[in-house]
Parts: sequence; C-alpha cells; structure tokens
Amino acid sequence: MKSEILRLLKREEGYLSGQELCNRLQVSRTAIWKIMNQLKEEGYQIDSVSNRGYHLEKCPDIVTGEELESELEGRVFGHEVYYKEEMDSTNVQAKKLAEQGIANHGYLVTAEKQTNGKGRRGRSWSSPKGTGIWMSLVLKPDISPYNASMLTLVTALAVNRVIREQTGLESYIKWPNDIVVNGKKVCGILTEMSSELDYIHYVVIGIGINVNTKDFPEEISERATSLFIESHKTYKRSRIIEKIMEYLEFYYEQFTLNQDLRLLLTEYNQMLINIENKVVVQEKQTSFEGIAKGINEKGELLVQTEKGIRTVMSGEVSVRGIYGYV
Ligand code: BTX
Repeated sequence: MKSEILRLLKREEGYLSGQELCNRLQVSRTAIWKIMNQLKEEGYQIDSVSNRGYHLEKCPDIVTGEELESELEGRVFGHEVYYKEEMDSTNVQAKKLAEQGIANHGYLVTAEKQTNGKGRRGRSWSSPKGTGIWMSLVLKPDISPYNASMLTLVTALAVNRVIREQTGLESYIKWPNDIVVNGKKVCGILTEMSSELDYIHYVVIGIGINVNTKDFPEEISERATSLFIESHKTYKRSRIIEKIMEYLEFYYEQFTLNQDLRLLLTEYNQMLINIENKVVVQEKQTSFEGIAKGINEKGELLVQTEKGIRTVMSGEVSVRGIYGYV
C-alpha cells in the first residue's frame, strides 16, 4: 500500500485529499496518516494542509522497495522489489529468494550497503552505504544455459546507455562485464546461474554502480571512479535504476528472439572500449596478445593475433589493455 500511496502522490501535481486516498485504497484515515509519517521519516518532504490534503514536495535519494515500485509501474523487470538497508550481497540474497520460490522473473533485490559485495572469481566489490547502486535482478529465461553468459553483455549495453543518457558522460563497455569512464571502472556486472544441462532454473544479474561515491579505498582508488567524480553532479539512484530496468527489458527482448546478439551487435561494438586496441588475454595457464576486433553474435571477443583471429569466451579469462586496465 505504501508504494501505491507514493505512486499516487508522485502523479498528483496539486494536493491529494486524505479522503480520496481512503476511498481509493479502502483504508482508514489513521492508516493513511501512519504511512505519511513513515514516509516523512524516510526523508520524503510531504506538505499536509487541513482541508486540502497531502502534497509531495521532494523525494529522498533512497532505493527502497516502495520508492522503486512506485516508479516501475507496468514493467516486468523490477515489478517487485526486495529491499534491506544492509545485506551481505544482493546476489546472495537474490539466489536465496529464487531457491525459495519467492523471486520470480523480473524480481529485483536492492540494498543501501553490502557488507560482502562480490566480484568475479571470489573478488570483492566495495559497496559503501548510500552512495551506489547495488542490485540484483532475477531472471528465468527460456534459453539454453550455454547462451546465458550473453546476458552480462546485454546488461552492460543497457547500463552503459543509461549512464550516457543520464549523465552525458562518455562511458564505454570493457568486455565482458565492466563499464568505464575515462579509463576507470564505474560499474561491474556479476551474472550467476543455477541450471541443469539443458534447463535454467534462474539467472541472477548483479549490478554495482558507483553513483555518488566521493572516494574509494586506497587499493582500488586508481582504477575506480564514480558518476559524481567524473561529472561533479549527484544523481537520484532510483531514477537510474528505473531507466536500467526499462532498457534492460528492451534489450533482453531483442536478445531472446534469437538467443544471440545479432540485433545488438552494431551498438555493442560501437560502445566497446577495447575495439582496435592491443589487448592481453589472460587464460587459466597462458596468455596471449592481439588486437581486439569486437564481439561476434555469441558475445565472444574476436582477437587478431599473428596466427589469425582467435575467439575468446568470457568466463575464465581476463582481458586488459597492453599498458593497463583498459
Ligand atoms: P570483477 O571481479 O570484475 O571486479 C572486482 C574488482 O574490481 C576488485 O577486485 C577490485 O579491484 C575492483 N573493485 C572493487 N570494488 C569496486 C568498486 N566499487 N568500483 C570499482 N572497482 C571496484 C565485477 O567483478 C562485478 C561486480 C558486481 C558487483 C555487484 S553489486 C550488486 C551485486 N551483488 C554482489 O555481491 N555483487 C554484485
């Protein structure tokens, strides 16, 4: 009900009378009054005037379920949101909820802070309170498990587009799972899956974006950046989440049509920072160098070497520029 009240308040330009809210939601005046107080405690500025009702003057920068649900009306992605101020990892929580049968396709998990944010291969992800977007989307795609890793690339495309549109920054995708601005990492994506050989139980797409972060722990400060650091502006995180859900849903539909990236290839390769760059591909035991030529329909990176083109699958490799991270 709280998200419904928020949605109505956001839509109303003038004042929304208490009586109208009672009628619409079939609840008592006291119930409405209590929720208004809760919202005020969370930081919403609500003007209440007797005989006129309530008017929402300002929304705080928070990522609660009610804030997001009130924005994400009519969408499949993010239609239901599980929020807790603090979590170990939104990916871990999303997997638990999917295992329990609670999280269905499009279910979103968000937190203000992660105490054990995860990167790939056991690495950690710095997720301080209130500054970034730490979220995980549960999907139950009807696709082959072999094609699921492309979802990371689909997500990168959506996040990169939203960053560009919302901030005006020239962000790029660093294949396969980072978004970079001015050569530094502003976003990381961690896709995890539970499947059988030919059937996906669920996929969890974890997205971490440094939004209003002002500084970083020393060990990552040279390679990490935030939207704030790059643009000197702060952003309302719920707005960015809302836009990501919108674009991700759009790109996801195009991906599932053929279970590959043929419809997204041109746009992806335009946004690929590594393109035509010398890269070092580090595989489990060995490494090799070449020029990145872009990705193919399967999302593999094509690398021109002296011996010809090699296709690199995401997973157990890391790709970096010859002189550093990008
Ligand atoms: P990755 O393994 O590619 O990157 C992890 C590496 O990035 C770390 O080893 C560190 O060097 C650097 N790093 C750590 N924190 C940050 C940061 N905040 N900004 C920039 N660089 C950083 C990338 O893994 C995938 C990260 C996914 C994070 C999301 S957050 C929501 C969801 N829940 C969860 O536990 N993980 C995902």
